[in-house]
Amino acid sequence: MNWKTRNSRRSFLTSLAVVTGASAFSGIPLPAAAESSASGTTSSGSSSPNTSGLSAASIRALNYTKGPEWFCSFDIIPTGGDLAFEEGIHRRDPSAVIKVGDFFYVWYTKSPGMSSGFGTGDPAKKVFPWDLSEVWYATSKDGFLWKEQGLAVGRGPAGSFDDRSVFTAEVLVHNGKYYLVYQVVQAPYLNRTKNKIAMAVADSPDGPWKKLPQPLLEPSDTGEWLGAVDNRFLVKKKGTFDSHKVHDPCLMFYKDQFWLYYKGERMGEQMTFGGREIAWGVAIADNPEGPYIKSKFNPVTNSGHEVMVWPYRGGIAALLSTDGPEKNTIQYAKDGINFEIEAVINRPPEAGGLFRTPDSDKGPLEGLRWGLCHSFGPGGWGYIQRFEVDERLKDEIMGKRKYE
Ligand code: AAL
Repeated sequence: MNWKTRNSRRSFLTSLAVVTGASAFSGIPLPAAAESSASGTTSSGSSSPNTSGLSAASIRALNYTKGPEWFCSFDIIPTGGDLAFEEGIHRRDPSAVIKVGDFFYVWYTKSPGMSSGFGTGDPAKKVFPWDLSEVWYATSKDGFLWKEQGLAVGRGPAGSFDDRSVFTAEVLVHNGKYYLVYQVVQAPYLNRTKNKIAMAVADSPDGPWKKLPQPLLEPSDTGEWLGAVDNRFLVKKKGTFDSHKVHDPCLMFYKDQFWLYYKGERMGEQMTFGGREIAWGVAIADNPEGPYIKSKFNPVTNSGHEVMVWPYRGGIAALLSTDGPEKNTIQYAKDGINFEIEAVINRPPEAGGLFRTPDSDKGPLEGLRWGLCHSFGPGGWGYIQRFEVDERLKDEIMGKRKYE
């Protein structure tokens, strides 16, 4: 930053402090950090030339007034049984967990064998850990020890939209029917291949699953590749946030409609100061089987990776991880569209699938209380663990639990 920029920044901060009411003088309580810097003393103890009396961080802190209701940490707990680490097999991207009768159910991506990446010259070779995958399911009596039950949805016949890979499933139970939504890829799997979202329906969590004849959702047709080389970063036009891929579907019954949240990836994706340029959208339908219309407000987040959303008191809560300037936050939209940051969190579970509790309105974190997520073991093989919300730190500091 040069001298001129520094000075104009200082006068901007000064005027902002005046606009914000210089709350140290007006009696409006400031966060502790803002009060101490308002004394005009820098951290080194010398007198500050900053005439506003507020550092840049203190000015930002004026907006950080929310309480800790949405804040939490997470514990990761090994699962026993068939979802634990197994060399040679990837199990990853678990769905939401549902309880049917005495059993918990989960669906997940299962895929044997190492991947070799793109450009091997052999189109049959596995390019990603989630390539050449199928959706399998497991059940548990206690949510810790899981028994793999078998295949739920497999790949389609050659030439169909799901002939190459079927993966990253989510589940919705509605009016006695079970809906699985998942990602599909049609061969050949190249860097520029556009993936889609599809659905299968069953009358029981144990199947049989009937696939819909057409995909539910596709990337937008708004970008344009540059040249014919199979490089996803070379574009004439990037298009919308979901011009390349629609990923991580999560179907919710919300306000008497079916809301399909998803992650978008863009042709010609770039990095920003928050990392990968990733955002989520939502598409809404009157019937579970569609047609799904993308919201005109898309994208509804500017960050995040695998979609994790739960209902809370008439709105939708979300945990955003991994990518973008607002990664590692819990957000809430009272209308399902306009998400606001409610808490900044540390080390969220990866690719979490939430236990769908009937109690999600009891508190902001009830719908996030526990679920399954994926981790990577020796050799990079994906496996599935359990996560639980941990509020010990918050409870200790707020005096609800003894601090030790
Ligand atoms: C995951 C998800 C989707 C991607 C891949 C498998 O973490 O975002 O499912 O396609 O990675």
